[in-house]
Amino acid sequence: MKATAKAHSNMALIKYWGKRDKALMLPCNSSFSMTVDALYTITTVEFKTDLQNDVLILNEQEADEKARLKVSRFLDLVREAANSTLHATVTTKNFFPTGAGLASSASGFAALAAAAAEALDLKMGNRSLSQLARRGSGSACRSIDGGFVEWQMGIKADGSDSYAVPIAPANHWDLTMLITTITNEHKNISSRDGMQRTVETSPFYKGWLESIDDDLTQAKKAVVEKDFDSLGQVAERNALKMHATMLSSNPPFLYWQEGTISVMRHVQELRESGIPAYFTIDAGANVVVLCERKNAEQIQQSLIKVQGVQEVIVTGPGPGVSIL
Ligand code: 2P0
Repeated sequence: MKATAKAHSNMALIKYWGKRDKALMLPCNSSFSMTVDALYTITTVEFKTDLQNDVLILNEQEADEKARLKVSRFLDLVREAANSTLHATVTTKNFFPTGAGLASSASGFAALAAAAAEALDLKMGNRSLSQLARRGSGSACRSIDGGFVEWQMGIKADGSDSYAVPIAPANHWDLTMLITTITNEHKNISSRDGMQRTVETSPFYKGWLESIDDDLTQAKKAVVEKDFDSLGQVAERNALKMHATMLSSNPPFLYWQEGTISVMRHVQELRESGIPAYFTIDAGANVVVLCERKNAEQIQQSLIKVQGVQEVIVTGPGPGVSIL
């Protein structure tokens, strides 16, 4: 009744933005990501007969009630599948650079899903685990597999066809991401609320959805063929398009800060000087710069000097979830 799992975070190349079913966590569009080696979560779940409630220890401290309840609702799904009424102690730790303000819900719920399922002896393959992790946080379903992963949105109302599938393993290509954190990141709207507002109010959202198939096709082909420029171009375009849907929401919102724009301009200048690099931005101020391995160190050195940059974390593709 006890198990420990390790799961890595992922960075989207083609973004997930919007749900068609909030309860089942079903997306309006398919997405595509790289599981990253540098950021991961280790989670231990132990079901016990003497607990009245679930307990959550996050980074060596008892978590607040909101976080505990989120985990507890998630464990309800696992208990239901295993026909169990036992409560659990969940001990989880994020191995992320300190203070970088990076989101951990993807690696967190992927590790929690795998550890909880293992602890209750549910024999789940990656596809079922991906569906389970999705219920905790959408992007978590892409962290069950390593390397390059597509979350297929599915069309069924019950969500049974909405899960992630591996497109290429981690050792297929040493594509490098420079996770560039920006000082004073202050997020005043969560991804969950932001995407919902976009779905409900942005006149550009229809255009976003209509263009996803083309972006996804180009991105997957570029990864399979290791075509760096093609991947970089579509990833950058897709991220800017997602941010355009936020700018056109009512009321509008913007996650960028001055440092975000400085890094975007810097990447443009790198390209103009003949160094291939592209960027993508999630629902926050941080920028992820895509480059080829051979140029990573040089670009890292130049990025760290850009005004507003706090830290530059270099990472390649990482593995899928594992039981320790
Ligand atoms: C992504 N993001 O594809 C996109 C791009 C942010 C921008 O997935 O509500 O934490 O838990 O499903 O997964 C962040 O949203 O949201 C996210 P929920 P999640 O990576």
